[in-house]
Amino acid sequence: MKDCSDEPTRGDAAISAKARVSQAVVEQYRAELSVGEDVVDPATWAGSLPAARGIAPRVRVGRSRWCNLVWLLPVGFVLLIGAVGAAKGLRTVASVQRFIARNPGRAAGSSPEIPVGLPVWVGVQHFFNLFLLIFIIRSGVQIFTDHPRLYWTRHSTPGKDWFRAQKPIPADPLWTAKQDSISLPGQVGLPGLRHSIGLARWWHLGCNVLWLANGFAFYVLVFTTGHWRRIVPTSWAVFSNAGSVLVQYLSLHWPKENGWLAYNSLQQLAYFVTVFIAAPLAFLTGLGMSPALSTRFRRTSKVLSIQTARSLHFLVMVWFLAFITTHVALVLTTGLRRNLNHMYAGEDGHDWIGFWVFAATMVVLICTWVAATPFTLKHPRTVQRLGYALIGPAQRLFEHIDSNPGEYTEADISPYFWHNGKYPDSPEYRAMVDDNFADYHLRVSGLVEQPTEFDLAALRAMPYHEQITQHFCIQGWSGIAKWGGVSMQTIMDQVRPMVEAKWVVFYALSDGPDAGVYYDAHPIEQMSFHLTMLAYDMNDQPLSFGHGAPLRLRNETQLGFKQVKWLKGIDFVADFADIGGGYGGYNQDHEFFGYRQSI
Ligand SMILES: Nc1nc2c(c(=O)[nH]1)N[C@H]1C(S)=C(S)[C@@H](COP(=O)(O)O)O[C@H]1N2
Ligand SMILES: [Mo]
Repeated sequence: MKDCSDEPTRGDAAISAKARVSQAVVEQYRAELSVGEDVVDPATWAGSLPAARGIAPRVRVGRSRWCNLVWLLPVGFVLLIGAVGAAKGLRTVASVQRFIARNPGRAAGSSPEIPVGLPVWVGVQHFFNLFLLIFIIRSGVQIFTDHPRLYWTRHSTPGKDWFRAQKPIPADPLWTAKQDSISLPGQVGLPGLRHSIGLARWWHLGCNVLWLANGFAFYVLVFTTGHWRRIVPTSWAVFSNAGSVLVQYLSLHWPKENGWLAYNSLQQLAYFVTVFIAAPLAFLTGLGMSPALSTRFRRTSKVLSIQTARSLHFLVMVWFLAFITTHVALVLTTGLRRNLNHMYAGEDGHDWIGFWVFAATMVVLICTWVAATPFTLKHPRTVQRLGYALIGPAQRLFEHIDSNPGEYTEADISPYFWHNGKYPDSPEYRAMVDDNFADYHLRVSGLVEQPTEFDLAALRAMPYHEQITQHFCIQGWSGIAKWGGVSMQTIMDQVRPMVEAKWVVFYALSDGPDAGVYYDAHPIEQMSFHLTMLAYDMNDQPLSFGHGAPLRLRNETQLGFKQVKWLKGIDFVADFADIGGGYGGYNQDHEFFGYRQSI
């Protein structure tokens, strides 16, 4: 290591004589990490977090009345019966009969150019779409249950949620978002265990990439072959015809179908909305939850906040579920064999070919559905690696985005900021609290020219950096706070990282939920971002115990779990492969998270 003691640097005056820290300290930090396992044992998962059931989903009406959605089943059934009765009545009315005669079900304008029949690629893409949607929806529901509440504002204030599948939070002021998570049955969720979001996200994001690729190919093919005319309305008459079809369906006197030639207007609208509105909306609202993008495009994010994006993303899923249910019901009841021949055999006959191809694909679907959770629990590292192979390129790309514009104002500060993580409980930490952190030191070492030990007084003597920014927990909640402390750039000016340093590892005074110290590695590029800092103040108060006293990291391009609280040391390294389990952080080693978390 180069000796540079005769080069004075900014802040030197404030640093006491024992400021130099030996590499042995960092070696000691590394020795306190644990490796993590390569299989999931449900009994010890996430620090032996016991399974916890949520409650039936509820929607808030007014200030604090919660309506149990299970009532939708009987109420919906009664409404449906009523609608059938009303439609039957309507069809006896002469003007309605004329309306239906004039609008039999297909908007005439578009019919002549519609290509006849369904080509094989439609069938293949249709299957692939369904196959991926199964895993996207299961893992999506899993992600939702990690923070089973939805909001319309970014503040994520308990009680202000509009939808929840969990009880109100208890009075405990240190109640954490992890405690708030709920379990799912293993064949519904993916993988079902409580707080298995790390694995669920690989499924969700990895399948999303394939689903978007499939969808993109579909767009290209429908527009180059003219098949778009089947699913894109080209005449306003589509609405009157769709209304007519709805009355015909509800009166149980169904229109004559011939999907081989063209869809009726209601089908056309449903397909159009699904392909050209719901699917792009799923993509855009998904991106709306990215910390890197939201912070970079703060103006957009002010309108489409992470919580609006998350709520809409959820509603898009509800649309997909409703669409799939209705679609399957109609395929079954409107000439099953012929419908299956259209989609699965590419022909208009009445034989059994389509049925058998369909049956074979169903066997594949059911087998993969059943195997997905056991496979994930047995081979979580494979899921972690495959998922990263698929979504990693996008995550790497977004990591270069400097979060610079992402600041908010005092008026935006959240009234409630969730706590999360495992609190420190060691005697050493309690002793530090007892003497008001007088004996606290942040030790910075590794590949730096000037390894340095900072006490709080030294940190406070450095130039003050303040920012009002938004926190994005991987579980889904968010909140805005004002952070005060030292810019990471100031620390780096002091310790002077060497060119070999590529990653910066932050170590906590606390353990993760299993054994081993909590830590996380960040790319060095982001350490010079304007919004990367070490905070000792939060909302103009000294950082509280729960939020990471006395010092925590803020790197606003990344998700919440990377914001290490209760910081004790920083280690500049070339590579994190031999640190802890080698995956780049506590959650990566133990809960199969990814080390790049710009999405
Ligand atoms: N040392 C440590 N830091 C941690 C955690 C933890 O468990 N231990 N949890 C992380 C997670 S998951 C989140 S979302 C944020 C939460 O910060 P907050 O409690 O201030 O909201 O801290 C992060 N930093
Ligand atoms: Mo988190």
